[in-house]
This record gives sequence, C-alpha cells and structure tokens, in this order.
Amino acid sequence: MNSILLRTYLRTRSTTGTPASTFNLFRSTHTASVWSKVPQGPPDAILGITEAYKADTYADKINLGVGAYRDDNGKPYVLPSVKEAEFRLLEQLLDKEYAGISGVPAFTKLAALLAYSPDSSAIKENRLVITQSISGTGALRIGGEFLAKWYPHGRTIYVPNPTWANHGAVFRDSGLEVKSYRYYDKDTISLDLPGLLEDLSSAPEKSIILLHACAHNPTGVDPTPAQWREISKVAKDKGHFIFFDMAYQGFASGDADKDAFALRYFVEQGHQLVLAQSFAKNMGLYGERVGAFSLVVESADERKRVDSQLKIIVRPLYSNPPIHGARIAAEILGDKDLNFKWLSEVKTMADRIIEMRALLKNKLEQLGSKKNWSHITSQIGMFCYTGLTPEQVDTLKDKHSVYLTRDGRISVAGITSTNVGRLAEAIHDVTK
Ligand code: IK2
Repeated sequence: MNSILLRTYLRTRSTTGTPASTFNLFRSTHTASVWSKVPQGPPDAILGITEAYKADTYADKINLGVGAYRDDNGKPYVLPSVKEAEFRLLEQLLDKEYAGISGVPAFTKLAALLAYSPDSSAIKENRLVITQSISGTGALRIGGEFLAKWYPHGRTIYVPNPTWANHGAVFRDSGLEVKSYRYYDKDTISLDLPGLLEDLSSAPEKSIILLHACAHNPTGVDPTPAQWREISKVAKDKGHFIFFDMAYQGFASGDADKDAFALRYFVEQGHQLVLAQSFAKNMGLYGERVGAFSLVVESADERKRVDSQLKIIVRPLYSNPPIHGARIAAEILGDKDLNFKWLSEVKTMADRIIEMRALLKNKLEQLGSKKNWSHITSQIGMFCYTGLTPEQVDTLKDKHSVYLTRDGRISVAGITSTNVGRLAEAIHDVTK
C-alpha cells in the first residue's frame, strides 16, 4: 500500500470506522486511471482516411487518401529493382550490426549524388554534410531541430499555403514557429507567383523558407524553371535560408535529374541550403523509412562541426537509423545496371499517374461535366488538387465510398483503369 493510500485509509477509518466505507474508498481510488484526463485527439488528416476506408465494407470503395503508389490493379507495388537489390543483399549474408549515428555511409554518399549530382560544387568541394534519416519525415525533423538549435537568425519557418499536412506539426515539435507564404491561387488553380514573391519579400530578412523541390504536395503545382529563378533571386536578395523538402525526386516528371532542377539551381546560386530527402515514393520503400538530411556548408572545418551537432541531435532521438532499406537504396544507386532499371521503373510509375490523370479528365468530360478539369492534367506528381469542397468530399465518402482528404486532394496513384469510370461518375455527381 503506498503512503498516500495508507494515510487516506487511516484518516477515513478514524472518522467512519466502518469496513464497508473503507472498501469503497479503495475501489474508487483504484479505478481513477493515471490517464483519465487524456483527451481524445483528432484522427490524422491523411492516415485517418485510410482507417475510415478500411472500415468501409462496400466492395468497390476507392481510397485516394494516402500518397502511396498502386499498380493498375490497385495493389501496392514492390519495384523489381528493389526485389533484385534485396536478393543480392541476401546472398551477401550481411550481419545486422548497428549502423553509425549517421547511417550507412554507402547510402548517404549515393543519396547526396542523386540529389545534388556529381557536378555540384557542394559535392566537388566537399561542402556537404549528410546524415541518414527515418525517411523524409525524420529528415524534416532533424532539420527542424538543427535549425531551432543553431540557426542564428530566428526560429520562424515559412511554409507554403497549402502544404503537406504534417509540416506544421513536425516543425512546431522541433521548436520552430510556423508561418506561411502564399503559394496557390484557388481561382486560377495555379501558382500564385506574385503572392509568393510578395510574401517572401515582406518576410523579415534571413527567414527560413521551406520549398517543395518538386511535385508539390498537396497541389501538384510546381514553379517552372523561370519561376524558380525568380524565387531564388528574391530569397537571395532577402538573405533567406532555404529548406528544400524533396520527397518525390523522379516522381514528378519521371526524370530524377529534371526533378532536382530547383535544388541544384539554388546551390549554383550560392544558397547555403538544407535538404530533406525521402526514398519512400521513388523507390517504393515506404515502410523501410529511408531518407537523408543534408546541409551545404562553407568549409571542411564547418563540415566537421555541423556533422558533430547532427550526431548530437540524432543520438537521443533514435540512436542510429535502420539499415535494411538504406542498403537496398545503396545497392540500386551504386550499381549501373540496377540504377538504370530503377530509373525506368520510376518513369513507369510516373507515366501511369500521368495516364490516369488524362483518363479521369476524359471521363468527366464524356459524362458532360461543365466544369473545367484542365488542372487534372496540368498538375504533376502524385497528387491532384481537385478544387472539391470539404462538403463534396464528405458526400463522396458517404454516398460513393470514395475517400480523399477534406482539402480535395486526391492521390492519383489510387486511380486504376478499372475504377476511373466509377470515380468520374462520383465526382460528376457531387459537382453537378
Ligand atoms: N514531405 C512531403 C512533401 C511529403 O509529401 C511526404 C510524404 N507524404 O506522403 C503521405 C501523403 O501525403 O499522403 C514527406 C515529406 C514524408 O514522407 P516519408 O516520411 O514517408 O518519407
């Protein structure tokens, strides 16, 4: 019996003296759980959709919530290059020792080359610090923590409006304040470049700016190369610090180099930026949690100091990252034939998404929809920002068992040549 209970027992006993009241006291004290005051939290804006979808018993339900690639049968897709890499790893009978705090060196070296390219001055001059991370989310978190601790010019990060639903929580939990800049124009269903440039110009000098490197989530609207140049110039003039989030390299256009344009251009322009990379989508390594966080620094000495501080952040977070997925990625990126095979598979995935966009738009037009659906094919990457209202999204769910996030975003990867007809009918029904 703990001391508080004992004291209460003795006090009650002296006033009541009855065994029954003592028994009740014990019972009520016992049933008040430590967690009784923990409130119910809301479901996750994206993963909560999957939970609702799973609970739906309708056979032809459609899940367009989470951004995970599906083949044309609606099934998860393990890339053949990934299977081949896993097979090769198995043959090597590798041990399962811990990786170092910064992860699997062969992986981080190749991840940096993929993002920045071997021609990058940051790579050639050895001015890059990189650490493996728990996929893209983990990379963002390490970056957020590093900036909150060491960025000397403030703790505010500006993210696009709208942005990936998890950005706010990741950066807030890292210790940063999150503000937004204009990105998307609802009326034109395209990039609000004037608004974006104006907001970057009016943000305090040396602010931290988050940019989606390609395949903007959730809008599917990316700046053109000319627009990226304008963004770079304004950011440079204001001394802003750029945080690139690149979760879809290769997925936007089917070409990994093309999708890295913005990152590489900004490095060329002398931005001392940081980068979060994910291999969830482009290698289909979702659950393996493969990613990297890197910083472009100025000198070898700075590289050592920054690297030491990254380790100090990672060690108490998760000690060191998982090895299996990183080994797969390294095997693919480090082998000429396998790399070639992988790049063609990325293109196949990107092309299927592009094809589904065209199919959906055609079907809607065939059904006689009077709305302009041209944005379905002009947007790129995994997502289409349909312009559907939260109420229309609710009706899609309740009446048609079609699941998507309430901001009207659909994961195009969830569309197949079999379900596209039913999907178009459902969308047409709620937008008539
Ligand atoms: N950054 C962005 C912009 C992302 O889109 C993601 C992945 N989001 O995918 C789920 C969804 O929106 O449906 C990430 C970072 C992080 O991805 P991960 O941690 O899986 O690598």
